[in-house]
Amino acid sequence: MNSFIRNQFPILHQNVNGKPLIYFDNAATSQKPLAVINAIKDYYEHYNSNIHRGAHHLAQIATEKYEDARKTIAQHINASEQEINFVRGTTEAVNLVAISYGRKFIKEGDEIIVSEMEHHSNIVPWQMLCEEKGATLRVIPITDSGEIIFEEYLKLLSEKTKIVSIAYISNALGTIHPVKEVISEAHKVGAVVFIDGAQALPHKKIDVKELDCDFLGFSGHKVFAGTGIGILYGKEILLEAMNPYMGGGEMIKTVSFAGTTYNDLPYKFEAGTPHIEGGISLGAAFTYINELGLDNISVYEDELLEYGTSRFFEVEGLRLVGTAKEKASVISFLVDDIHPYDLGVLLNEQGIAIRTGHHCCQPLMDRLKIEGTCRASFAFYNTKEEIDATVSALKRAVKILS
Ligand code: C6P
Repeated sequence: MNSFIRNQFPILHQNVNGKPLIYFDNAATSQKPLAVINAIKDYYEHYNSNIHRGAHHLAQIATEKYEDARKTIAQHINASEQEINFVRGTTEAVNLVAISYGRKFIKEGDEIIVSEMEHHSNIVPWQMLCEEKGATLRVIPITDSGEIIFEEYLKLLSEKTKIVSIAYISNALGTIHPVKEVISEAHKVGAVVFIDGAQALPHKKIDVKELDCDFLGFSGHKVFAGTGIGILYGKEILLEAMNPYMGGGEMIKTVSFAGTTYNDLPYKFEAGTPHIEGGISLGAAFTYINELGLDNISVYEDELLEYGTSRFFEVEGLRLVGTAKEKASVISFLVDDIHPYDLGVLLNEQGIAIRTGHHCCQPLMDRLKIEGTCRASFAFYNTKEEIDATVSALKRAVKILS
């Protein structure tokens, strides 16, 4: 890996517990390049101000940069700016659709479909909606290798299906789902589709028009931008039809005690002072990734996945959890009956950051009859040398724990 790229990520150049940091927890949150750090710094050093309100110089610059970021993000996923709603992250994107779309359009007897391997944030908001409306949540079963069983999905679809919500890429196993096919089948029965893009945007170029998804949610912090910012994309016609999510400033046109009129898209869904520097950081992150090229990123990460998978197998007793044919750069694994947390602690002692546990996917863990896994997730700034060091550290840890 080009040392130029690693030099763009200052956090990577430190020791943890006396060893060079190896950061393999990118699916939880990614590290930030200087382009993003400097964009945030620049905002606070030069033009910190509220947006869409003040006529003064700083407010004008802040507004311009924030709206430029929206434009960059819209272009990145081939949407219009009206369809790009700034939210806090994927979790808020799902909740917004469940509340603003679901409360208006879901009724008793309707059905919502998710898969068995969704993140809790793509299960619980739908459960809450179903409870409120008397609707039913249906679940697409998965194979032991961690792929959805497509024929079972087809059997679940009916005229009762109103929403299908599925991750593009599983955070726990790395499976890449056939979302284009999922979407086109859902549309045949008139359902709308929410794509949880949290794990996809850092690895894949997404074109919402080509996919034809109705909604897409993702988190800035996983895509090299700041925390507390994310995007809900929605088709304009659907966003127009939905009720606002929160009431307050910015989302209104006029307010009187006789009644309030709502603002145009996208401001209708952006009540209150937004996360200004977060939005700007997300624009900077996409500009940065596009300079590197998502195709290049994807090829390099596939190489890391292939190399990592074969090298991890050298650890005695290691088994992969999730062996789908189409996978992103995530390796979930267990070693004999060693508790994942114990392995995580020993790797941390060697400066290696992985995630252990259920990865906010308890139903998936129940399906696989495990409590959790160890998960190493790679980004384009990781290296094969880091994988080598991790394999050695794993062998040492397993020896201690066996
Ligand atoms: N997954 C992980 O370590 P938020 O917290 O809103 O930014 O993202 C939630 C979320 C939704 N869907 C998927 C597929 C995700 O991976 C996540 C976040 C992190 O896997 C933290 S649990």
